[in-house]
Amino acid sequence: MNPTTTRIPLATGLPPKFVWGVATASYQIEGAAAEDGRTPSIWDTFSRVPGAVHNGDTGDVACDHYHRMPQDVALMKSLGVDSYRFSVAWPRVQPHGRGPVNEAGLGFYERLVDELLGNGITPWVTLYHWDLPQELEDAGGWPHRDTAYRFADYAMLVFDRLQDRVDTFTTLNEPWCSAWLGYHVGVHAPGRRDFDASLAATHHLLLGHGLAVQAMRAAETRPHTYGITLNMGTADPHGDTEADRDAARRADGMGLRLYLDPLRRGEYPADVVADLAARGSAMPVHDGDLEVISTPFDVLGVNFYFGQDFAGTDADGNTHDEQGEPVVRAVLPDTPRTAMDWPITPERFTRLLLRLHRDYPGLPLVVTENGAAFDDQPDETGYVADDDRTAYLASHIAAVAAAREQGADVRGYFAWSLLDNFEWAYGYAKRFGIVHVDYATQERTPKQSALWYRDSIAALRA
Ligand code: IFM
Repeated sequence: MNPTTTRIPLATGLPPKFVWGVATASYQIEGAAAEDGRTPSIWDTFSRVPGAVHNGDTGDVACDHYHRMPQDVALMKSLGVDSYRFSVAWPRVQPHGRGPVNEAGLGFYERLVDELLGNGITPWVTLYHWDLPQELEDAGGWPHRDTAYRFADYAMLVFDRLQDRVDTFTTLNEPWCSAWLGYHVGVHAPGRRDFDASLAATHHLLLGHGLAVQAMRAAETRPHTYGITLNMGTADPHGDTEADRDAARRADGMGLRLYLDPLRRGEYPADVVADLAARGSAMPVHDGDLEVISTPFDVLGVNFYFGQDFAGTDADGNTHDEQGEPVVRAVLPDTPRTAMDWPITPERFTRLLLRLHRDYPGLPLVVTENGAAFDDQPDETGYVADDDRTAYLASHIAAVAAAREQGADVRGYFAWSLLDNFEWAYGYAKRFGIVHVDYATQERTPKQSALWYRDSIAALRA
């Protein structure tokens, strides 16, 4: 078999200067959970709660990237990517969530950056991809206002050391997941179920973002690119009814506008504020917070996986749930699904990018995550002929090209993910990598999708 053979045409329609990358996150790949002074994060704790993570999996070893970093950078180089998006583990760099830097922990990221630069790969730093030091959760976590200030201090420890070699610093990855899944739904760390705590977490995550951008910009010795990454989908009414239109509005309000409006317009959306007030809730805003949150930044990271429809009635036709709250029921569009049961909706990706361009103008966009899990079937050599993932990437890259043609200022695309890795509550059961990882041996084998990505990048540059 020729592993470079693919049945999917190479990606086209994007200019030679477009940035191509791969992305990962610290807890999902690093392992070495107790080495060199790293303390537990909320995910170390949560993954030990019985039933919280599939199969009782943890990030203790993950892809052992902490010990295999040079080989993993060599792998990226072999794929020809321009940039690598990785996150810094706060409990490695500042083990107690406050206080001095842990040199051994920060040293890992210095070596990583040097290795990348030495291989012609541009580092793209995410400061927070969900691994809050457990000590800060014990002190109240993101619902506690002080955590925003702790985050800005931590960001400065990283920035001070890396700003000479790193151009792009993004603050948070997907604060909706941290706040909503972590503090309201409880399926992510720290596993709390408290609606008002999740609102407070949202506000303090955004505040921490603004404080960090202000602090970094004030301390920069040369210009940098600052940003934040949000996970965004599209929310369409399931049917042509008032109830379904209102459900879609609510979903869009809580999922997208609750973040982008304060970041770009300096205010929480009025309809969402009214919805929250109707249930006796409010964002815990102090004077001056929205000025901090709306501090200008340079790039919006867009993580897109799928779009959904929303219905304002439950399966029995009720418009309100047992707590008396309006029903907002996700209905998956009738399309093929990934192994996550997520619908495959590339045309909605184009629509999202155009909507961001229209509603939040003047902000360059970079796709900081896009990809898919499928039930890979490696052959005896570990090679995976993943037509399904290749087709997913091809259709979504085409969706980006279509958005650009219609005016959206999209400047780059990072495939999620370089490696199969710890997929949060799904443990190691879901594989998003374009490179297969045999967790028993830690052997890495590029899948067909990786080779297709490599060949597409090369062709687009030619
Ligand atoms: O694996 C995650 C990542 O950590 C954040 N964005 C979505 C990915 C797939 O679920």
